[in-house]
This record gives sequence, C-alpha cells and structure tokens, in this order.
Amino acid sequence: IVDVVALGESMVTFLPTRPGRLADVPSFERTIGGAESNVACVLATAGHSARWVSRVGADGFGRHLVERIAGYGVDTSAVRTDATRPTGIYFRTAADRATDAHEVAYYRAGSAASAMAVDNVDLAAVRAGRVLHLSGITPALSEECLHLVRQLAKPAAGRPLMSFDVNYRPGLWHDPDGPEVLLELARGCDLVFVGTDEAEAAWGVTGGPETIRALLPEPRVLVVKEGARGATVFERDHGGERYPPAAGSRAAWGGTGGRGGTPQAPGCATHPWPTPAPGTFVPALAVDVVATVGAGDAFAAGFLSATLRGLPLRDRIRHGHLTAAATLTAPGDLAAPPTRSHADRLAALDDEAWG
Ligand code: KDG
Repeated sequence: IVDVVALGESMVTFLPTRPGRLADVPSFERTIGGAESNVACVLATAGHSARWVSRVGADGFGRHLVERIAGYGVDTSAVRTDATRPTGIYFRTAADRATDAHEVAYYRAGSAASAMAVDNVDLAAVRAGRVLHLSGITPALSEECLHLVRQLAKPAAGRPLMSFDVNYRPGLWHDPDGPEVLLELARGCDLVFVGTDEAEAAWGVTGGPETIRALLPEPRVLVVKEGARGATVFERDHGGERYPPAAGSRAAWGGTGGRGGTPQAPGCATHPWPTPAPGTFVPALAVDVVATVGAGDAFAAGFLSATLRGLPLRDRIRHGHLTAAATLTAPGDLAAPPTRSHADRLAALDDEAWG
C-alpha cells in the first residue's frame, strides 16, 4: 500500500530567464509544475512512497513530465498516455517584489489531463494509498474531471484519508458555481487546506480562520493558511473514528449557500454542529522569499508527511512550514525539503525560536 496517491494535471512550465512581462521577455527556461505532483515529489523526497496519477499527451513534454516526476522517486505507473490530446504547458513570470503581481498564461484547454474521467483513470491505483490527495484545480479543468473528483470525494467505507487543497484558480473556472463546487468538495474530505486569501476570493469570507471553520465544519482537520503569518489548524477528535462518520445527505448542506448561515449536521435539520474546537496557530518561519509558487503544495506535503508519521498537531504544522520555507527560498515550484532528522530537530525548537 502506497502512503500517498496524488491525482491531477501537471504541465511543462516555462519561466522567463530574466525579469519582465510576458510580452517582453526573450527566452524561457523549462521546468515542471502541477500542484498535486508537487506534493507527490516532495513526499517522495521526504522518504514516503508516493504515486502520481494523471494523463499526458503522446509528446515530448508528456515524456519529460513523467521522467522528471519519476526522477523524484514517485511511482508514475498509473499515468496514461493520450494519443489524441497534447500535454498542457504554461508560462509564468516572476512576481513583482513590491506588488506580488505576476502573469500566468495557461495552454491546457483540451489537454490530455483535462480529459481525465472515471472510465479512463485507473481507479484502483487511485484508491490504493493511505491518503488520496486532490486539489480544487482538477474539478475546474472539465466536466469529466469534476465528475471524477466528485466520485473520489464521495464518502465511502474504507476510502483512503481524503486530503483536499482548495487551490482556487479563478482563471480556470468557466462555471460561475466554481466556488460552490469547491465548498461542496471540501466538505466531503477529511483533511482540507485553504488560504485565507482564497477563502475570501472564493467565498467572500473575511473574518479569519474561525469564520472559515464555521463555513467548513465537516473536515476532521482544516488547515487555514495565512501566508507569511502562519497557519491555524482545527482538528476534531472523534476517538479514532473516521470523520464524517457516514455518507450524509449533501442536500442538507445546500441551505448555507456557502456564504454564512448555520451549517447543519447531514440529515439533521435542527442540530447544528457543536461549537468548533479552537484552532491551533503556529507562526511561519520568516524567510527571504524568492518565489511563493509551490509553497502551498510544499506545506501540504510537510503536513501530510508528519500526519503519516503520527506526529502531534503542533509538529505537523511546523513540518508544513519547514517544507514550505524550503520552496519559498527557491525559484521553481519544487525544492528539496529538509531531511527528516533535520526537520525533526528544527520542529522541536522552543516557541521562542519559532516566534
Ligand atoms: O501550486 C503550484 C501550481 O499552481 C503550479 O504548479 C501550476 O498546478 C498548477 C496550476 O494549475 O496552477
């Protein structure tokens, strides 16, 4: 059994060789990107068994992606090649230091991965891990992808621990209901990662981590990231039982509209969830940021790694921050995380060092 399976589209990524606008820069360097494969690569580097499931085109870029990702020690045996569709690519400029503005140009509409569907993905391979990691990028890619993610995120006995990074990409959603879809998917998962910025952009929530927890009380673990400030994690202890306990009626949640209201327990119209347990806040490390892209994926990988190792909550968050810090201080999506023993030593430093 694999530790973690991550399903999603990866793309060959082109980064300008010098600062500037896409309209001006003369040349680009090739690297790879893809939120879910980033998580798999970092986990594999950290010593876990990780599998990436996707589709690529029968082209050089598809081969390049598979080779690079396999090079991190990720199992790519369930990646399928589509002879009729190309591998997606994208271009991204470096963020402006003052404004954080940057340009992203995707060439992924109609890509091989956007055709992922329940009947062309090896579902047994997808469900064969202790953890299945998905993100809100995949359901934005196509109707088939949305259906696939909905199927995977359905409550079912014996399913892997479902990890979901909201990863709201407004530019990818053609469906105006995208934010609602993300909320519905997140509510069906066990471990959810979301940034306060994307919660505001998607759901209009501005009140901070507690407000986001009020909107999303179902996931057993909710990680709310506040960028350079740190992260707050809400964890519900259910005496070792899976959470949510059973396949509740999703319709019972419809009334909240995703923008307030009192969430009701599935199938129970009169009893709201118990008052959420307070969150645990852990500050992030102060680092000299080179590029923020991939940092969220690295955080998820560090947190998942520590979760798989059964570490206490504060240490799980610290491992998330440490892994994110490695990526924040490197230009691309991926950076080698600290070794396990090094990360354990850093995570064990006292609060003052982490302050
Ligand atoms: O999290 C990093 C990703 O955003 C990047 O690798 C590209 O997967 C990507 C996407 O779809 O935006």
